[in-house]
Amino acid sequence: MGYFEGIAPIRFDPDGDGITTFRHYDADEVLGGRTMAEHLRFAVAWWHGFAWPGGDPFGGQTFERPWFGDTMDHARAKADAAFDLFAILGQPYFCWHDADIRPEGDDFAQSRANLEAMIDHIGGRMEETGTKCLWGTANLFSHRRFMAGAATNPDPDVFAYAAATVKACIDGTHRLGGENYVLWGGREGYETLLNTDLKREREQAGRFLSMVVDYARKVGFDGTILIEPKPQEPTKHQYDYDVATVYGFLKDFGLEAEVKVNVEQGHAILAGHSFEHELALASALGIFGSIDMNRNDYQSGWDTDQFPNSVPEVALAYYEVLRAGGFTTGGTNFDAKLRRQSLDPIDLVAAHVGAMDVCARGLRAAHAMLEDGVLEDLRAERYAGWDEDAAAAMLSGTLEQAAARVEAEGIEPRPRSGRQERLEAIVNRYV
Ligand code: XUL
Ligand code: CO
Repeated sequence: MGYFEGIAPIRFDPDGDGITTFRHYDADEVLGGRTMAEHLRFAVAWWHGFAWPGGDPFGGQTFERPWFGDTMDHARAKADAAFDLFAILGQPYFCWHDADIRPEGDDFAQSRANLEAMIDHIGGRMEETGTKCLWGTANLFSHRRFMAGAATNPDPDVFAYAAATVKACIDGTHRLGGENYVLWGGREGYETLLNTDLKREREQAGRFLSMVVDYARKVGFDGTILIEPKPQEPTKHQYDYDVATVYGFLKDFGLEAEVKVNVEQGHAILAGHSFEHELALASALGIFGSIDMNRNDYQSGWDTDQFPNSVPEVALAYYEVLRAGGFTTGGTNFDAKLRRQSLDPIDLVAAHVGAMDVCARGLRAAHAMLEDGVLEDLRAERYAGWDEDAAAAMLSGTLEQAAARVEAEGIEPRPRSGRQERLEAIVNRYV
């Protein structure tokens, strides 16, 4: 079919090659009452698969896609190629930015009209195929008007333009039945403190987010609103640095019950964390929403957005997703792009097939670890002392009362092993 001519829909075949077949991802396999498809909720990212030209900081376009161009015809051809890929992969979901799906107009009104026309086209394709929208978002970082930020821009006209853009993208997401709306503030930060009023910019960002939440609810969008943390790049410093920072920000503006996080593997690494750390913290804080699955090259220090290929890493991530109760409106969005030498149509298919297989193996391992309960039993045992009444009472008492127990009860703590190596050996049994 079209660009993917000669590539058949991918089926599950444990003896297949894992390129034109899934070796591990069996959409219908049931794990703990949910199928793999229901657990993983895979989504293709429109920007990497269809809009990205293959450039890097030292060189331009390497890909030659028949839909590259600035007209509505190109945009429709791009959408049709995207739906061909969704059909080949059997992917239930996709994610998009406005700039991925429509050509930029000469002014805002034309850009908005282009977006609405493309939303119509995509909506029609969704009805025909059953593919769904996991989330939509606004690209508030590529165009030069956003070079000094969107909501946090020193120029109020840019704030207004960003508001108009997000409003149009929420409308589009709502029309497509999107299950989430994402805000990634790629330029919401600074390049140098020397020209930045940090306090004012943070307040602008808080006000903007409140306006977004109010508007989404006003128009009846009942999906989840997500912030995607990232510490830096393209900015030197981004205000949505990591999950902990975003939580503090949400608390500050009274939005912690309204907004959750979309946690990305590569962003977690850039923030000096692991993916599973960010997921565990989001869950602990009650703001876990969705994931952007990818991997960074650990040597380059860039957000290289590669497709995942480490089962042990992915297993630990899904372990936290499952411990959090699994996805509700969220899912696994492949925010991942090909390497720029991967020129062939089959490369785009194989990248997703391989990644889906890696996620399937990770999920299966995570499910087994949780079901067997060995790790959770040991974790519970480690904290068992807190189940005792006197210990629990201490948490609602005073510092003096806690202190008094030491001499009254002759308390002398006995250090115990954290058993890390044994725990790691247990994980190794599953991955
Ligand atoms: C950039 C990134 C974005 C967001 C959506 O690092 O992850 O693609 O996922 O804007
Ligand atoms: Co992302």
